[in-house]
Amino acid sequence: MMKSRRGWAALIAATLTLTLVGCQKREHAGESATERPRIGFLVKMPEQAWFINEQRAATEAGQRLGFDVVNIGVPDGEKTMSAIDNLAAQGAAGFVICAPDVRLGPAIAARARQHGMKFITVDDQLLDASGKPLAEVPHLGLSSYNIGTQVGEALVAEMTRRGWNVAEARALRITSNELPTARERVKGATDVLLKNGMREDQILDAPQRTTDTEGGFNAASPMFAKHGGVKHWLIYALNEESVLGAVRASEQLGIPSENVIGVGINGAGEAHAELSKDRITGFYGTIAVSSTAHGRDTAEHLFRWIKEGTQPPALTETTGVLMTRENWQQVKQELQL
Ligand code: FCA
Repeated sequence: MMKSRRGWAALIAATLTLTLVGCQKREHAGESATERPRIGFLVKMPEQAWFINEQRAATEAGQRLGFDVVNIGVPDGEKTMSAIDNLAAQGAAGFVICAPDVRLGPAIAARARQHGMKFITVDDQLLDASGKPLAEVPHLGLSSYNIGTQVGEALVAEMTRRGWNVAEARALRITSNELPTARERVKGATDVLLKNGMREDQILDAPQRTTDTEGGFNAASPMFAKHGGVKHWLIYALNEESVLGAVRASEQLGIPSENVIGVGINGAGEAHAELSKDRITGFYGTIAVSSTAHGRDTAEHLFRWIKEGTQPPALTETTGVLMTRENWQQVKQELQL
């Protein structure tokens, strides 16, 4: 009895000590948090592997350099505005953003100005009221047209390797024409196809409503159904998620994978999963870009701007490399994905 009472007392004392230590620790963390700059990292599609990785890299840059990153998903304009307000209320000095609609440019700029916040755009460059890029906002994105030409070159090389007759093949061009980077990427690929013997009327447009797998699937399905007589298909779009959606649609309609060549852009998790499958699918490859560098570098640029007043580069354009079943692990490593 005595022993057990002493046991309880010891336990209570230990718990109290732990609680006190815990409180002290928390207080300490709270103190230092106010000294550390805080930034937001806002992305339009927080569930897409590209953006998940970008936010992870931003968070890691903060851990390394001494700032906190608040990661937020902003799927529409309203959520974007309230995210900026919330960040300001949390004492954030600025944010990096890939907005859900590039036409939100003037609204985002006004809201940032109102709160005295600095911001940088990543991936999708915002437009001003007249539809021109918001040039005064520092931007880091991929070199859209060049990467598009790499898509076109990969499609042509693989079509040649498979010995297809160009005159009989068709290309499914999935479009997101309201997004300038999407337009440029797709144009780069189209120009290469036209230079290599495809006629404009062999390229079939499939406008997508959303720039994800579902958007690609929904855009592609009716096109494959409508053109059932076509044997050989090339597929391209602004990103690999859209191409993967179209490849799934081709499978659902029973088109054999050896008759499909899809090439995407991004090189993120969805592509790794697809390229590591035992089964060879119509998804031939993707132009991989370092989402790690996009997240890390934009966060670091913003941090230095806030902390040291160093103006970020006005425009940074990143490059890509073809990732296929053969080299995806190596490319993944090289791009630090
Ligand atoms: C756009 C696309 C993303 C990614 C990014 C770099 O935002 O929607 O999938 O390609 O550009």
